[in-house]
Amino acid sequence: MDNDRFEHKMRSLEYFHSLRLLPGAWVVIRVDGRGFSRFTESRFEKPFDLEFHRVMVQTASALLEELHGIYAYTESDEISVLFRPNWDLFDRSLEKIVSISASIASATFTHISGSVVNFDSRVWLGVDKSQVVDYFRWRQADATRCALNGWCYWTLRKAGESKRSATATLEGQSIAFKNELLFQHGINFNALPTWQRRGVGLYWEDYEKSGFDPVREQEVVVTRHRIKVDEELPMKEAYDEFIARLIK
Ligand SMILES: Nc1nc2c(ncn2[C@@H]2O[C@H](COP(=O)(O)OP(=O)(O)OP(=O)(O)O)[C@@H](O)[C@H]2O)c(=O)[nH]1
Ligand SMILES: [Mg+2]
Repeated sequence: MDNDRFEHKMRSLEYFHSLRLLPGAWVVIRVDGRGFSRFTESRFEKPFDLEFHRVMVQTASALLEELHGIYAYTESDEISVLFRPNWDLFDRSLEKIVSISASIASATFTHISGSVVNFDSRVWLGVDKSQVVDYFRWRQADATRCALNGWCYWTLRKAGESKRSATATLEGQSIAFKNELLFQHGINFNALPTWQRRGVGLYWEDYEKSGFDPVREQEVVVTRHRIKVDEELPMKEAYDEFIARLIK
């Protein structure tokens, strides 16, 4: 077999490399910490840890910036990043997108925290804006549900209950029951920090910066772009409207 044919034969077995994201679709990349239940167990405050939260926000910021996203959302150990339908980084190659996004998240978190971690990555596709709104409402509802469960579980554990007993107490219980349980322990769920209950959003904002133009020898005001970290996201319908405004 000559070299060209051999080269072609071998390359053709890189079977998935030609896969491209559907043209014209909205794209969300979601990365998720691998084995973070175990990783966080001895290192971070439960159910929420400010330092862990800070590192996740910085990781989300790195993804938003490096991949040219328009919105990033983080809750627990996951980060979703949204891209417009005409986004064409890496020629929309699926393998490139999932591997590089996982790599950026893993490297950034590892670098900032000093602990070696891995993230997995997946792609979600939306055919229109209403699906994008649904996607982010879905992840925010997950954040709220996990926050309530996490607070209940760790409140019981800290009060001396075993893993099995705390799990059994909460099994199949309603939201009202869980709110009441926290209340009995002196915790008002709705008064907990918003970022814990609703997650955090990151998006681009313009700001004005003044500087000195040495050529014209005068003060000038220029418009710059920066990432805003929003720790006070609205919820439910107001969050739908917030996302709809962001992608209009
Ligand atoms: N202590 C602590 N743990 C957190 C915090 N935020 C997220 N976690 C942990 O991160 C875990 C994320 O859940 P999953 O992604 O479902 O679990 P995982 O162990 O990462 O499993 P895989 O993603 O399937 O690898 C939660 O179970 C929490 O234990 C935090 O602020 N403090
Ligand atoms: Mg995880």
